[in-house]
Amino acid sequence: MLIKNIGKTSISDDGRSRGLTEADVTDESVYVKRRQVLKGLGFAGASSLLWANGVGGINTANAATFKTKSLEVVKSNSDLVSDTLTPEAKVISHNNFYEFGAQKNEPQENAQKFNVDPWSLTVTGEVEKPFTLDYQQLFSVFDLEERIYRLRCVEAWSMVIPWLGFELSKLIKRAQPTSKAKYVAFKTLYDPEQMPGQSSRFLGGGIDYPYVEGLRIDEAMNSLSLLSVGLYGKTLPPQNGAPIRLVVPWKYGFKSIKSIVEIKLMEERPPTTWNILAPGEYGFFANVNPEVDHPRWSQASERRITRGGLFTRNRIKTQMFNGYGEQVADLYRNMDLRKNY
Ligand SMILES: Nc1nc2c(c(=O)[nH]1)N[C@H]1C(S)=C(S)[C@@H](COP(=O)(O)O)O[C@H]1N2
Ligand SMILES: [Mo]
Repeated sequence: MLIKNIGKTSISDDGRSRGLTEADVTDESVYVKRRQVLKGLGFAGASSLLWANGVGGINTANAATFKTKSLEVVKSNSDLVSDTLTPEAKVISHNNFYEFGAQKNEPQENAQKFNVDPWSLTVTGEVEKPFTLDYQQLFSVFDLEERIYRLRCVEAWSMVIPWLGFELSKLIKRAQPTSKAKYVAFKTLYDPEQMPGQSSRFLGGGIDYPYVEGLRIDEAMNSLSLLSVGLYGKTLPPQNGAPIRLVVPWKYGFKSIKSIVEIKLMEERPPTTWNILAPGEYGFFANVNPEVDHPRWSQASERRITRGGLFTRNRIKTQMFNGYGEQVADLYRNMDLRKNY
């Protein structure tokens, strides 16, 4: 039931995905059918991790390709979502992950040998019960659910992605934060041998690694904040942040830090990578806001990446909080969102 081919991704010479491919069509329709099967089962009684045999969930495009594995979920928000999913082939080939190169095609090209098992995610800082999860525990300690979210990059493109994961709040509660825990800091793996962007200013965009991010504790505890371990029914490809990454859908994409090794509860606001690099352009909050432009471009609209090529008409209006205002506007009710960009 969960067996499917990931499809071959097409990258043209300039690194841009070509238009509609066979893989785009097959991927999405097979995926939708799979979800209908899951719906029929009510998601009940399924094991949370289903290691696939044979070709199941494994990208057979070339032998050096990272192997993803099928995952099972206990529930999904798909009934509540009307946006068209971005085809899987685009989700995994148009990426920002500067550790593997600053061009959109480079993460997929340079990350296929990324070794995610063994992995170690430490939860520490202002907590009563610090703990560490190993690779297998990332998929087994918490029930996995599917969350289809819009992802809005600060560069004014967007996608709709079916993530698999669990609420960040569950992990934080497990660690029992102390009363001093006001912020949550996240850190990406630092491993220049595996991540060529970390040892080359040219590839890595001048970032001072490791990549770090942060949330206020109430933002982190909001039920939309997700720790994702998969997309499109399988474990994350490395270019999307394997084995575990944050997804905060009402904020610009750079807050959704990838390949996390440490989550630290803190009393002080932690430094964050893009804010360090260009504080006038990227704030700590980074809430999607069509009324507050980036100093160098408008944020009023965005290019939605769907099927279709460059000339597809896919310019849409950007929504306040990326359309999640009902769930998150309260977090900012006394704040000036122009100052706190
Ligand atoms: N460690 C790390 N996390 C990162 C980034 C990065 O360069 N390094 N890029 C961010 C940006 S700018 C975006 S838009 C999203 C993109 O996620 P995706 O490639 O899965 O769509 O990842 C975010 N997380
Ligand atoms: Mo981004």
